[in-house]
Amino acid sequence: MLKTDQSQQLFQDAQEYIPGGVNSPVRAFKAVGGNPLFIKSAKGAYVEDADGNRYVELINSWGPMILGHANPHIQSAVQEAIGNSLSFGAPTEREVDIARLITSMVPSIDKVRMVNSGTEATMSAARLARGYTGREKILKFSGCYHGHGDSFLIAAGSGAATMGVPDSPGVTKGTALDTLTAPFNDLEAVKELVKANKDNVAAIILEPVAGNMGCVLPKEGFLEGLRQLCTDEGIVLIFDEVMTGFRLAPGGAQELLGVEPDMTTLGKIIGGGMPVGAYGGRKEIMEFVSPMGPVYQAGTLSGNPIAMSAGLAMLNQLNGDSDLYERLERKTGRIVKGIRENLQKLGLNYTTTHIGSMFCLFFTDQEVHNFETAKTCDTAKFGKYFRAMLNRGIYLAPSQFEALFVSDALDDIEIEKIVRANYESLKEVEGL
Ligand code: HOZ
Repeated sequence: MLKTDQSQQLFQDAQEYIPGGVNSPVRAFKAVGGNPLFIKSAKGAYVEDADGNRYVELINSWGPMILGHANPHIQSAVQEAIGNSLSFGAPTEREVDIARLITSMVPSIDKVRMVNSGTEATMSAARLARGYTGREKILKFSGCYHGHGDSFLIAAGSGAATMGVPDSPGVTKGTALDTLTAPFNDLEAVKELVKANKDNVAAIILEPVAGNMGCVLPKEGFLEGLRQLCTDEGIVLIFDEVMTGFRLAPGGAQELLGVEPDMTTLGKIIGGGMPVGAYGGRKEIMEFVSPMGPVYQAGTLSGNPIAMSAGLAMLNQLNGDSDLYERLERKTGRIVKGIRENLQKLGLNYTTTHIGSMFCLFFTDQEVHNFETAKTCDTAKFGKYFRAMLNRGIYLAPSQFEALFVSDALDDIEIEKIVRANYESLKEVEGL
């Protein structure tokens, strides 16, 4: 058993001053039992907690640390920028550099606006789509999570699903009425909703690969069908690539899967670990944003010089490594293959999903293609598995409804460790 006295003490103190002791709900470990670990430092593929325990980790700050922790290029870019003050609230050269780089890596983006988080990016994108089309409704998919903006806390995934509040109190009835929801991968349901709300749907927003109900892949033809429908109906197609952007390919899921949205929202990797988000898309849509257009959006810390330095260093690293995405795919493939072999050896029929450097082990024997099927998982068993893995030095996302992320810092030793721990943990959980 792990010795976690320091973390326990810190959590006790934290609960006095912070709601639930955490600044983001899933971190509280409520879905898996036990108390959260307080992290002190991280390097490469490992995080170290306040008690000095080290773990191979598959969270990677929920996505951003694709190159592993404390990457020297990103660290030194930040250190260099710090010497010139932390914030100006005025334009800088780095903002031009990063915007140029983003538009070259993601061809569907002609222009991009930097914000401070993925939540801000999706909220702003929805407003822009409404302003641009003059329509009110947004269509989203159950189990997809687009941050905690009011319009998106309807049938939401991630922490909202984990905490059992997919439709959060505090969201007004009016807002809820403006959000339509369909099951992921169900093109016919989308067509029906669009027909029933003819000329009133401003945008369809989705994670092209869902990462907030576990990792759920789009079925063949689903994204293409949405693309066609949006083109035919004058609807803005928004890909929320906060998780998949710069992770599945330099140009994100849209590059890997070959479907271009009208707008894209970004976050996580784009900040290299700093709080950054962005939304971008076709020129004529983006030129509707203030000060060029009438749709208002602003931010004191938008384009913050330290955050831009981290993001720029990260994107330059990704852009300059032609083998990176294949390497990540190989590493993830080895982990998933190992897990599948373990399942077979143990006579278990659980489902795995995998794309690029994202994967998931679902504690269900059903094929998982939407939120309904994801919810067939035995979450109590997942909780036991999570703790069994932790005791073996592997730190997973503390919820069944999150994707796992592989970083390039994982090597043979860590991959073998994960696969071995998976075998022993499954055996323990199943009492085999
Ligand atoms: N909603 C985030 C993952 N999908 C979790 C954020 C966090 O707790 O840091």
